Order: sequence, then structure tokens, then C-alpha cells
Amino acid sequence: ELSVTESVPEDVVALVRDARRVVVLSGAGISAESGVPTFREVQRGLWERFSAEELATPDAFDNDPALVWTWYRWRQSLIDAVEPNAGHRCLAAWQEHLSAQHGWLAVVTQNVDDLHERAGAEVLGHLHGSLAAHRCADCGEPAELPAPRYDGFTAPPTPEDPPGCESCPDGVLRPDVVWFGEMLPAPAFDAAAAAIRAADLVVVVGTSGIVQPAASLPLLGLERGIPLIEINPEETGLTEVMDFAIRGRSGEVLPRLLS
Ligand code: BJW
Ligand code: ZN
Repeated sequence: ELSVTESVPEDVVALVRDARRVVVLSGAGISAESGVPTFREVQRGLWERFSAEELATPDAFDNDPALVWTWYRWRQSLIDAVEPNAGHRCLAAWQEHLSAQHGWLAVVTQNVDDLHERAGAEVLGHLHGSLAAHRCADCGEPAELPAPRYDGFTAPPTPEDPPGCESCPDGVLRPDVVWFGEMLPAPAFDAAAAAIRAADLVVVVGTSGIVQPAASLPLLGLERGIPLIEINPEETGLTEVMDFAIRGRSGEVLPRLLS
């Protein structure tokens, strides 16, 4: 029976207090209060005519590598310019608390930012890769790049071509993220599934719950009958399978959950 509330019910406080093995699945919403736009928000500048679904695909990169490359470099500069928020910090503290009690908290994120890590959390898996990592679009060789020179706030005026690969003749670099139609990194996905199979609580934070296969992970918890809690200001594709849906921002709800 789903319970939808704006405040944190006593039952949830008790579940959180008693849980020893916790999986948190996070999405773009947990970084929203840091100033990172979610995917459903309107794009700015060079990209205002495009949705994320039109930019985060292999076809978009093939058709206009400079447009897509510059979008990622600009997003990376934005991530570099912002700070983790109370939601990220709270999860890091909860993780540390459980480790000290011989339990664990596994952070599984769809986010390509590093704000969980910068808040002090260890991330079990980045299901959709990382903005800061790059590889050759042709030969796959990983490549290191300096931080982008954009300021994170002003959209760059003109698109910039992706750099060439140093390991093969014609390859260009791409961000090491997972685009629509691509496979998720198996180690991250498998580790996430294994953690949910061993967990006694799943908390889903700040995701619209519609992008597969990440959105199917909480169903492994449903099969096992463990409690599922969602934190999100809006209804999502996963709300109906939850036991508790707390309608609020993660930076406000998470601290209350753990108080
Ligand atoms: C707050 C808040 C606050 C706001 N506090 N909350 C089955 C059916 C139909 C389609 C498919 C299917 N299986 C696979 C597909 C295709 C596709 C898919 O799922 N499409 C859907 C759109 C239907 N999936 C794939 O292609 C995946 N690959 C795959 O399946 O491979 C096998 C295969 C191959 C070929 C054919 C078929 C299968 C890959 C998916 C890769 C997703 N990549 C992206 C881009 C990453 C790089 C980048 O960052 O640019 O990942 S897309 C984008 O969506 C990004 C995100 O990680 C992901 C999820 O978004 P998220 O995090 O949920 O964000 P939003 O913006 O959607 O929601 C924000 C939420 O926050 C909202 O709910 C707000 O309310 C909330 N919020 N403020 C708390 N303060
Ligand atoms: Zn190459």
C-alpha cells in the first residue's frame, strides 16, 4: 500500500533507523539544489533548441560532433563550478554511520557528475558513466583531458570540435557516458543489482524513473519485498511500486529522514 506524504512519516524514520544494508538510487534531481539542471528542464544558449534526448545519442554525435562535444564540456565546467548540497552530504554521512556499525550503504547513481564523491561518499556505480572521463569514439582508448575552460554559467558562443585520438589515425574523443541505445557498463549495473538483492531498504532519490534499464533496478527490491522509499517533489515512473513516496526536495527531506 503506497503512502504519499509531504512530511517524513514516523514509519519511514523507523525504517531508516533500523536498516543495516541500504541502496540509494539517485538521479539528476539530487544535484538540482546544487544548481545543475535536470534533463527535463529547458536547455540554455547554444542548446536551447535541443532536448537531452536529441543530444545524448550516438547519432547526434555523428551528425554534429562539435555541438554535442561542447554541450558536454560546458556541463562539465558547470559541475566543476558548483558544490554538493545537503542531500549529497547527508548520504555520505549515512554511509559512514552504517559502515561504522558493520552495515553498508551503496550509492548507485545515474548521474555523470561527481557531487556524491565530492560530498565524501563512495559510489558503487555510475550507471551512465562520468563527465570527467573520455575515450576515443573509434578505438575506445581512454584519454585524459584538462578541465574545460568555460566558466560553467555563460554558454559558449560557438561549438568546438572534439580533440583527436592519440592512439588511432581518425578517431575523435567523446565523453565516457552512456547514450540512448548504448549498453550500460556491466560492472556498475551488476554491482547495483547484487546490492539490491542483499539490501534491506531501497531509497530512490531525484529520478524520473523512466530511463531503462536503471529504472528497473528497484523492481528487484519489490520482488524481494523489502521497503522502497521515493524522495521526489513529483510523481515518477516508479512511484506506483513504492511503499512510501515523500514529496519534497532531496536536500530538505534527506536530513529530516536521518534526524
Ligand atoms: C528532484 C529535485 C530535488 C527535481 N530533489 N528530486 C524499454 C522501454 C522503452 C525504451 C527502452 C527500454 N529499454 C531501453 C530503452 C531505450 C532507452 C530508454 O530507457 N528510453 C526511455 C526514454 C524510455 N534506454 C537506453 O537506451 C539505455 N540503453 C539500453 O537500454 O541499452 C540496451 C539497448 C540497446 C539498444 C536498444 C534497446 C536496448 C541507455 C540509457 C542511457 C541514458 N543516458 C542519459 C544521458 C547520460 C549522459 C548525459 O548526462 O548526457 O542518462 S539520458 C538521461 O536520463 C541521463 C540520466 O541519467 C537519465 C535519467 O534521468 P534522471 O536522472 O531520472 O533525470 P530527469 O531529469 O529525468 O528527472 C529528474 C527528477 O528529479 C524528476 O523526477 C524531478 O521531479 C526530480 N527533482 N528537483 C529531488 N530538489
Ligand atoms: Zn582512437
